[in-house]
Amino acid sequence: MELKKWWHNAIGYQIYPKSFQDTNGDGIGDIQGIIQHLDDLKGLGVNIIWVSPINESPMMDHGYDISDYYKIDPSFGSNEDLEVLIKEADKRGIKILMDLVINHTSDQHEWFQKAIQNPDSKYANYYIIREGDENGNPPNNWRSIFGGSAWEKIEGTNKYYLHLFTVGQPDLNWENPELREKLYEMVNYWLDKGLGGFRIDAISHIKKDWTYENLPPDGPDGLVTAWKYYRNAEGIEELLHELNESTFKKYDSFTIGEIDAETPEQIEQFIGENGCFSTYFDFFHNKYCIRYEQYAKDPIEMVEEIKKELFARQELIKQSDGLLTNFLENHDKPRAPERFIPKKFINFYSQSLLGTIYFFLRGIPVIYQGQEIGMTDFPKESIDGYIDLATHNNYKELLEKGMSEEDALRLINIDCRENSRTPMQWDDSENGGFTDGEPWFAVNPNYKTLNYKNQKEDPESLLNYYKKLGALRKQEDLESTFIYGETIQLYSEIKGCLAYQRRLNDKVVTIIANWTPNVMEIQMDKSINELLLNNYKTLHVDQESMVFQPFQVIVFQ
Ligand code: TEU
Ligand code: CA
Repeated sequence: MELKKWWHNAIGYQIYPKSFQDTNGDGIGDIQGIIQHLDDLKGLGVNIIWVSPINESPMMDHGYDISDYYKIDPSFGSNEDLEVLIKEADKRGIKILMDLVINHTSDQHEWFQKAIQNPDSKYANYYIIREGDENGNPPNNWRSIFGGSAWEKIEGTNKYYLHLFTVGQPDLNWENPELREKLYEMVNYWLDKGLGGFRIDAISHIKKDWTYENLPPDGPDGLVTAWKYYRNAEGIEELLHELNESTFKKYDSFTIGEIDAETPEQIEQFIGENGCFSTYFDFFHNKYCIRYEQYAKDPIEMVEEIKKELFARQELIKQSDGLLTNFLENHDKPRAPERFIPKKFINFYSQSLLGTIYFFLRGIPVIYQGQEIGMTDFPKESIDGYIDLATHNNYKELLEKGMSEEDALRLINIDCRENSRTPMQWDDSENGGFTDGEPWFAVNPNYKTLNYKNQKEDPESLLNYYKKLGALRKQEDLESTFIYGETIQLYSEIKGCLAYQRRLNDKVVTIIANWTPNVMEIQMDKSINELLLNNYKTLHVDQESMVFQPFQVIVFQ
């Protein structure tokens, strides 16, 4: 098939390397571990792998705080290991994406160390450093995205540096052309190694709007989350375009921005013909969780809201030639079944339903490690079970708001991003086959039954269902329909029914899902020529209607 861009037929897979596969017994996943599983991933139909950060880092935010952009962190392996990974992946038709973390560095980065040692050096201008006010307070009352003030005092001065994330992640000053040049050089260094491209971290935050004073606080801490001033702030497009022109574009690389667009103009800027990224994540479902009170009461109402937003996005994107990247899970969210399915109904049927409904949408599907075997959350009995700083900050904030420890922990357990970071469950041996040593983070004890090996051997498993998803998405006579076809919603009025068609010329593929625990009858005006996928063994169809079992989903043409 003729692809308009080489990456249009991508099926992506995200690896959180720390938790993927340890090969040297230090309890930390590594690059060799990724190499070991390349054939497994190829078997899923994957041809793009995004690896979360592996550069040298003090790991305050598990690698999202980079101290040396040119070096692989020794806990993950060596620079040579990465080159081997790229080559081995290439042999299998797979391209590797690194995670590009350039909104901030680690506070251990040489630039930052020089900046705070000598505030008059040019490195001070690599970061965002401002005088505190006359009383020694921070320059303004912005809140960090990860909690607490966004400013940290530089010892022995009345100067503060800005950190939108943890204190260990000082924001870079993108207004400084010299700094930008340094970053572009580094990006090109990696692209020269044969990388497919990057997933670009927190890129919506690189531009800051400084036309503010203190803003009205939005919490008891007197601080304010000032999205408007540090997310997609006015003028960001210029920076993004320069970045693209100086790097990605020259290599025809594939980039996924961690950015969000709401208007057709923004979409055009970000992923249009001359856009600065290849694609960006569709985060529309971030706010939904069946375990939040407002949805727990009426799960089907949540499905209805999701339907509305999902198809609005598909509609919006239709006007551009662009493709969004569709996903259910990543390393910043609890596991998808926990978020979208009432606990007692989490099983093969509901999990395969979730996989199916996003896989055939217009856009690039990305699978997060463990999603393909249906890994679940592992709630903790104490806040000490969590490592993540942002999580601990959230917990503190909940207590400050007057919540009891018990309630706060309950909320953290249902929302914590570390839920998706438990080690990959490969088999039923100790620690799920993730490591021979002491794992850096506790393995979910359900690995004894829920693991990759069991599912590999079971033709009816979720893993094997995901393989079918991959194979169908790439089926020769349908691939262009899945990539370029338009999306048309069906049965929008039936509560809990999520259905759509993908249509290109005379090819029409239909996906119908019963996203409820009830039997659902649908009046049929479509005829099934060929059933392509069904997560049940049977399908009840008669002349006028189709009867769907709980969480049944089918794909047909
Ligand atoms: O996440 C960015 C982030 O936290 C998002 O909430 C973002 O701020 C939001 O979409 C608003 O635009 C990335 C990584 O995925 C995360 O793991 C890191 O901790 C973070 O950046 C800092 O590097
Ligand atoms: Ca290791």
